[in-house]
Amino acid sequence: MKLFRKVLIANRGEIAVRIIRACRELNIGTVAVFSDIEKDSMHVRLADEAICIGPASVADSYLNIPGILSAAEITDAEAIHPGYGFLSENPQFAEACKKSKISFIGPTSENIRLAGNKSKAKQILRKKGIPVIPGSSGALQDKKSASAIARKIGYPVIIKASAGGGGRGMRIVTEESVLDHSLSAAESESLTSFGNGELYIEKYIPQIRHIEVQIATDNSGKTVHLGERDCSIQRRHQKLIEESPSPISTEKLRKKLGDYAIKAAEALKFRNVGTIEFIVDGDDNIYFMEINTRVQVEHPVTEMVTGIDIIKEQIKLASGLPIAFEQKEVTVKGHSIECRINAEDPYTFIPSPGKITFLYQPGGPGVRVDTHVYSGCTIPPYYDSMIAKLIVRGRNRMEAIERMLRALNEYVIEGVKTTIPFHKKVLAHPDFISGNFSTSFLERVKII
Ligand code: MV4
Repeated sequence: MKLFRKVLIANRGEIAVRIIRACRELNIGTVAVFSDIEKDSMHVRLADEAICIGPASVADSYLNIPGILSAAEITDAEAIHPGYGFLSENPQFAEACKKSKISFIGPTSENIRLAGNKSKAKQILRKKGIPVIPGSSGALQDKKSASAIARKIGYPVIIKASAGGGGRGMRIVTEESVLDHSLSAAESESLTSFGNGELYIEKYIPQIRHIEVQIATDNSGKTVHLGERDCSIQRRHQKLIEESPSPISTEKLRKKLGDYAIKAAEALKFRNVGTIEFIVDGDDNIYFMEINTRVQVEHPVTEMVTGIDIIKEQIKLASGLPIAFEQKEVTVKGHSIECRINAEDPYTFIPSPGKITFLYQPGGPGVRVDTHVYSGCTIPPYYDSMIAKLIVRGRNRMEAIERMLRALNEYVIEGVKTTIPFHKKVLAHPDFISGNFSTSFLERVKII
């Protein structure tokens, strides 16, 4: 097996820069793709080659499958890294790459398709003995059986779209009288959003923590996990702060999560790197939630505590190389926290595109900044508003918190509004410091 000679990065922003860095360390050539308005972007500057793939609108550039495949063919790239978002979880894209004899750096198209069918994935894992939230077995057949299931598990229940995920198309139902209406509304919403009206139903669990496990699998099926990330600090299903290990983690909980994650990856015949999402309730009960078949925004916190470069591993796995270490060699050392810095108003979270007129990035011990921005660059209004990830590592959680606050205070970004003031408040909040929080933290706590 040989590493790829040249990789095309079908993405932009910080993740494109992150992937180019990994390729450079592996001695792999890089091709950036960019839209009309991005010729001065950092990912274009850092790549060996760059090719324009269309206008600013993502439908005509970063989501244009034939356009991206042509760019790979023209530049003679052997593989495509999709990053996150855009085409990263599109099974048709993974399939189209295969047809064009270009390696897709990610799981198989079958993996992506199955993970995209949440009720099916859940049903398979339940049969394998992995704990899942009580509810319908697979997709709902009709309203009558939905009502019988809801009565059996007890209200409140939550209706989810099989094709949904990340909180889209969910509905909490507190009593039987509104179930019928909620099912109809959820079905039509799911049909419009995902072109698929399949639903499933679960017991609604309040006060949860969102804990996910990073996994990696090679082509022989050897799977390792890289510990957990706690992503409970989020607003409207947008994660804002992530950390590893989880503040509630113990050796025992990590072992349990890791064993379930590996079992899930094996049951789903998963390949490459991915994340198994769990929810953990107030009594430390663990339930499988969904599987993400891409590299995630928050992967750096895992890198910081394990010392493993997840993107380099991902590229090596896609080129057919085996996992060159054993589970017992994976150790979690210290504590890492990531704050997502968005170009948004810190009070309203309304996007704030524009020119960065002055930039000073923090540094010093244990500080990492993953970003594509530079002094004088322009944040366009067409894309995600995340402009940087500030990641710190400390010997323990308290040192990581203190270090994060120190780094947030050093950070200077002028010209656009950012969420830095928001993060300073969260990191100084007693409930964050104590680690005693759930996904409803930002609804409960008046941060600003
Ligand atoms: C739930 C739940 C409570 N009970 N399912 C939100 C995103 C999607 N992955 C599933 N989600 C939830 N499913 C049951 N049965 C609460 C959430 C949820 C949540 C989950 C993870 C992270 C943040 C969240 C915020 C609100 C609700």
